[in-house]
Amino acid sequence: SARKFFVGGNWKSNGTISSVKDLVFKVLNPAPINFSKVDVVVAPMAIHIPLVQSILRPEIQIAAQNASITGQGAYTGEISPEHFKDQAVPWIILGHSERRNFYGETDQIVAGKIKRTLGAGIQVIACIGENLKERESGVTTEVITRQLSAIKNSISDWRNVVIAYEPVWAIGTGVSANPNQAQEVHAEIRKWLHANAGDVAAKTTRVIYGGSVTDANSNELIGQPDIDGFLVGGASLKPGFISIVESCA
Ligand code: G2H
Repeated sequence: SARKFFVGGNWKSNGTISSVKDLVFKVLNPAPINFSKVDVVVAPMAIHIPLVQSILRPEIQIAAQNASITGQGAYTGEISPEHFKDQAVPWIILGHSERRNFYGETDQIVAGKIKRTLGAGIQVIACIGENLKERESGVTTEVITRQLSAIKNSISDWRNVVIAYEPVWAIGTGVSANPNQAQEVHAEIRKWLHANAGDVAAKTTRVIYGGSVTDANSNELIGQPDIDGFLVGGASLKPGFISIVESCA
């Protein structure tokens, strides 16, 4: 396809200074990666970002896992997109299901965060996905459409956005979507892009899959025409992350 593959490693709330150094020095920095074929982005905890920036090879980019909907000011405990811009962080993951489910992030909050982040000049990995109940009651397309429609007006240039389709029932459960199930939704997302963002955005926007991706299932998933890469959680903390990257390039 015309789209460059994209693999994100979402480290979530994991790691210590020591384990982060190990991952960078032993796994990420020495890996043979064809960066002309695949963008690789890792998302450490915010507190580890300056450390990772100082030791990680420059071809691998860095993402934050979340940012505030507010700017600089009296917002105790929050880190704004503007702060990440000041720290030269080029990507932020927004709308992850763990943020939606554990911290009350609604479609509207996610839309506000995306708007603020793009406005600050940072690219966005926008996460969407249905839960088990929604899949079982056959409303996956409606849920995806609702989530996409909510963020649509926050995005003026789709070149700065990667969409991560992460079915909630596949996250951290060890049960990934099978390639056909994933492809079906990715094709729906591309159809939505075509209707709502135009032909160019539909052809060029990367739509990546997340949810229990490992080096044992990445090859068959990446064989699907509308899967442009992965957002990897648990498996991004291990050497097998490199095999997942290699399955793309
Ligand atoms: C989905 C994914 C990464 P995991 O949350 O965003 O995590 O690969 O552990 O299911």
